[in-house]
Amino acid sequence: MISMSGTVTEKIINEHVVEGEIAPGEEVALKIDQTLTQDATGTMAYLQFEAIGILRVKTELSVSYVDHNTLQTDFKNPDDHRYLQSVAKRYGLYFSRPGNGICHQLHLERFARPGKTLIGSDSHTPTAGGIGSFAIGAGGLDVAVSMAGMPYRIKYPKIVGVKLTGELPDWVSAKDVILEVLRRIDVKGGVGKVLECFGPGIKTLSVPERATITNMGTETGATTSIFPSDEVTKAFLEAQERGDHWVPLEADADAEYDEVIELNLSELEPLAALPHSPGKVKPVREIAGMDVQQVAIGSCTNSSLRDLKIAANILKGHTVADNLHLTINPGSRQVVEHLIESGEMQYLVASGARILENTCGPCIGMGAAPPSHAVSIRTFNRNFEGRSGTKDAQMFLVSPEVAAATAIKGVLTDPRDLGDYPKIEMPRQFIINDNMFIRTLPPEESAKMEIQRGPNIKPLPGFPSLPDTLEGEVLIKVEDNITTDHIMPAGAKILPLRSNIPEISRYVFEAIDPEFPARALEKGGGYIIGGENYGQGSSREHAALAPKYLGVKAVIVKSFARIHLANLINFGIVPLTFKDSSDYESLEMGDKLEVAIGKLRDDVKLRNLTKGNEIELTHSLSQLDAEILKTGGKLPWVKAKIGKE
Ligand code: MIC
Ligand code: SF4
Repeated sequence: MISMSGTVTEKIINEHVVEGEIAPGEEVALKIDQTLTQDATGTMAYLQFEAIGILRVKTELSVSYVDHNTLQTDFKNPDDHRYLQSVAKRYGLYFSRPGNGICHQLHLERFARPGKTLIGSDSHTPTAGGIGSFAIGAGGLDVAVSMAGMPYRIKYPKIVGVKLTGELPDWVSAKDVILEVLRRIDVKGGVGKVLECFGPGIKTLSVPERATITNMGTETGATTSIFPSDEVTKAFLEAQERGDHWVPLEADADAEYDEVIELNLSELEPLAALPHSPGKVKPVREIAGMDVQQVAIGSCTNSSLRDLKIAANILKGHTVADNLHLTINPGSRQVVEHLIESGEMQYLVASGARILENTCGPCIGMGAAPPSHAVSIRTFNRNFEGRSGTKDAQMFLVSPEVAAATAIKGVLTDPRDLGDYPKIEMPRQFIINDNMFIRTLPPEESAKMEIQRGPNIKPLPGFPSLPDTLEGEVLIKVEDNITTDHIMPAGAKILPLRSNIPEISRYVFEAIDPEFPARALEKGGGYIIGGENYGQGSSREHAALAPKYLGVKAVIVKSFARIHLANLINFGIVPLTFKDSSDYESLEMGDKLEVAIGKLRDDVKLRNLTKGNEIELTHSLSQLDAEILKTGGKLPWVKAKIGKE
């Protein structure tokens, strides 16, 4: 039992801290117990892990999942899968074969443990917070470094208590809880914070419902989100035949939160996030009635057995409206096996729903793009412009209840209009079938395994150490809330290039300014200027690595999103912020700038050679970050450090 006093967050951090001062804003290094990767970030993470030169992962458990890209339109994608499988065998990881399910759903079902730390090369890793794991999304290189046994550094977060009281009414579900949190604190209200749920309402929520909330806590910018581990957690783990993984873990009665958000579940109603931000939330009833061309159920937010059972029972006996398509991506094979066993799969199939693979699918633009100007109603967690694969589509994020009701009515529907809420029965025992996981091999055997690489898997580019003065032009100037989907898009065309940096870099800022890559190369690199919350969204390190490859030297913005900031440091791009954010206005594309970064200990000055003025810049870099940056990035730094050990 974890015994130290305080909040759940404090207890886990205190148990895992290996360096640093325990005070908000200070950097602490945490021992990492588990890691996860998915295929789209995994190939790069393992190329980096190989480059570090460790013989076997040093964590308690590391799992490599394949769930993002399984289209296999040509050799590139299956080559990546083969590479990932061979790496898992070679270095002592579990491997989850394509089709097994979405990494976060699978990890919750089979591996996540209360009280443990987990980092994953995917921003929705906090899904495991639903079971009481301290689970953080990070760039692939940070995951590689953790697999090599080094601690992971975070800024000690502020701990926000989300006090849940009451009980969800019929037709309202966990998605509405997190949408309400987003309505209140928006897409950067969680930056530098952990959202920790507590209060009498939590016992009314099952582990997968809790995981829906912690999953989408990511959209607030939070470091992670977490629930306690209680009797509900115990029952879930027992039903997964993992009762021995349970430990009790609750905040003490006198635990103090830095802030408290009070939320009465009984007062919630069905909500929707409007285009193009998860933080633009309104009650469904205010926008109900609009024509809809696509409904998509699935993603790591809402693809659990509970969610698909609800959808199946709403769709039972109905036909999907003829003005729209309904796609369903179950979260895992366990979910599918249950739906088949209970007969509920038949309700989905009979309704005309298109049952897709157990993968991320349309959530990351892997097929099922909506038609032009379409309204797409999704149970997903992100609705950034263009993410669906159709630039002018309007995406709304809702609960499975709203999605299923809309699918049968053909217009956006408040599900309360349907009458009686279906009663669903959850199994006491889950069907356990781990045959799509390939287990770790013992060291003697794994040492003999060969890594299999395809021609699209290109060597990692290397970067030199940074000079004391950065010179170059403003290559692009962008607005607030630029997402990593803007910087380095995903989708069916671009995802297969994740292990080929020279190729993928040709798509940087594709939707905003397709000339950017050519211009950056022609000018010999330069600067990106941005607004607030630059780099929100995914953990993809390609959003730093590809700009670095094109010569980007520094990104100067009003504020950064957490994971992207770390990725910039990892790849030797200097992240700077305006001391006075109104200085953003004075910079223009083409301005020639000079920034003396020195040792990056203090604030720095930017000289605008074109305009003949100076601007004060600042940064949040620790001494270690500065050292890593100056070395040219984390990989050379880690190699040097491990070499010395
Ligand atoms: C996403 O939801 O944006 C992704 C795709 O899962 C990313 C990871 C990636 O880009 O590979 C994430 O959330 O980190
Ligand atoms: Fe996959 Fe979508 Fe979840 Fe990202 S948000 S892990 S793309 S399901």
